[in-house]
Order: sequence, then C-alpha cells, then structure tokens
Amino acid sequence: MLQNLPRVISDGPLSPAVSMLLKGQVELLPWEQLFGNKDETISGIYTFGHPLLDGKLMDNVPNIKVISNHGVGVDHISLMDAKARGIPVGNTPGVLDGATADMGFCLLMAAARRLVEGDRIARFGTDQSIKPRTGAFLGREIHGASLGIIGLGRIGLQVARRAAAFDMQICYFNRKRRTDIEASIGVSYKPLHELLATCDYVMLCVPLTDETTRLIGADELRLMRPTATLINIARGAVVDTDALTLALTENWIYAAGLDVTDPEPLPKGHPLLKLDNVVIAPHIGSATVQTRQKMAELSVQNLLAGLAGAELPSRII
Ligand code: 8YV
Repeated sequence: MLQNLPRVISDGPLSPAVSMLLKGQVELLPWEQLFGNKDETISGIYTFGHPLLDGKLMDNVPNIKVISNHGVGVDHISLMDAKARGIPVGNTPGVLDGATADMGFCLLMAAARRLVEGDRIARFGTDQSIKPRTGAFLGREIHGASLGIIGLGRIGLQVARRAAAFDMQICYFNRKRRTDIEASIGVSYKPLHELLATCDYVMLCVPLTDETTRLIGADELRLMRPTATLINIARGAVVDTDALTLALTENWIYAAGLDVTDPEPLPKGHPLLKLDNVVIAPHIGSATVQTRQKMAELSVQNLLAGLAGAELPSRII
C-alpha cells in the first residue's frame, strides 16, 4: 500500500491524460480487485472504458466514497444501486458535446457521400473504377435535406446547430417537448414515427435507458424512407443490430453511420462489416485531443473531490 494515498480501483488501460492527472494522487488498483474478497481499504472507483458496475461489486468495496466516470453516458453503472448505498457518481457532461456532434456530422456526410467506399476505390480500385463515371458513386445531398434528431439534449442541440449551417430542415423527437428552445434553435417537434417516416437523415443522440433500448427495431426501420440514412452516436443498444443489418442488406434504408454498435466491437466476420452502405467508427465520438483532456480533468476532479468528501463538480446522482 502506498503511503497515505487513497486506494482507487479502475479499469484500464487509462489514457495518458488521465494517468498524468492521477499520478501521485491515488494508488491505482486493477478492476479484478473488485471480484475478490471484500476490501475495506478501497476509497473510490474510476471507470474509464464502460466496465459494468452493479451493487454486488459495490458491496465488495463497502467504504468507497465516490464513483467517477470518464464520459457522460453512465448506462454501465447501476445508478440505482449507487444511490441506495449513498455513493455519489460523477460524469463529464458538456465538455464533449461539440466533439460528439462533429462525429455525428462526420458519419452523416461520410455515409451520404460514400466517402469510405470512395477511399477504398481510390486506393485499391482499377484505373477504370477510379475514373468518375456517370451513374457511379452518386451519393445523396446533405444541404437542404431534412434531419430528425432523436434526443434533443446537449449533444442533440449541437447537432442542430451544425445542421442549420447546412440549410437543413430540422425536426426532433424528445421524451419532453422543448417548446422553450424550438424557435431560437429553428427546430420543430415531431412524434417519433412521423419523424422516422419523413426525414432524409435520422440521428440518435439519446442516453441508453430502459426506454431507449432497441428504440429502433425492424418496425421503425421499415417506416424510414429507402433514401434515408440512420446515424447512431448514442449507444449501440438503442438500435436492434439484426434488424439494421437486414434493413441495409435489403435496402429498406439507404445507409447508416455508426459510432457505436451492439455488440461493441462487432465480432470479426459480422454481416454488418461486409456491407458497403454502412460506415462504422470504433466509438470515438469524444476522441479528440482537446475533448479527452477536458474529460480527463473533469473526471479526475470528480474523483478527488469525492475522495476528499467534497461536493463533486459534476455529479449525476
Ligand atoms: C466514452 C462516451 O465514455 O461519454 C460517453 O458517454 O461514450 C465516451 O466519451 C469514453 O470514450 C470512454 O472513456
């Protein structure tokens, strides 16, 4: 045990930004430590890469004062169990909205304009296939098209701001209607099924909850236009993967852009990986140097505040 340093369990590997900030502040112990015998010397838990954390594991470290998460989404942590045990949980909202919305737009544009397919042709195609041909490599227009944002929270709002600059007609579906900001942001509310049936692009920006798990299944995909593109920057489990694979294979919809998948990562040889009309990123919505630095700072501040028994700068419960 390091002299006087609070003992914290974390999943790894941690980013260099986080490691640097934690250096000399805590004694880090591996995640596996949570599965051993009850350990009363542990003061905190730091979650980095979405490890599952429930009440049973929390009970193995009965003296923890805080759980701090590197990220805004906390669907991997049982908040109900933490609350029942009086453990504060910190996360990093706000600092990653811009980067995540940028990634949503990256995926929207890459899928609509077939950028990844084009890159493959440019690198590996024959002279003939590389020449721009009439009727080949036609994508779908982005400017002036309609976008439906599902989940108008912080990230959804940033997506709307980007869409406005592309002259898109923007509508949204949200658990609670946001009449307070509709006019100033330039968005209109539509019930979910109407949004799905009328939009050229549908972007998922909701947190993963019981209500949003498999929100988009076969019925919803069937409602979408054959020319429409689905973008998921939320969590993989918001979409039924088998239904999406079928929808893309049978061209119920035009394309998809995914930063998140279920399972994540997709196993090698998964049918989705064989399709040209889907662009897949490995959950890198917040992965910019600047944003990850801010996430590291806020999550470490949350951890250290909790360990000191102080109020967390960003506490979810
Ligand atoms: C990850 C995210 O948390 O904030 C979120 O909800 O999904 C991401 O930012 C991060 O990549 C894990 O360290």
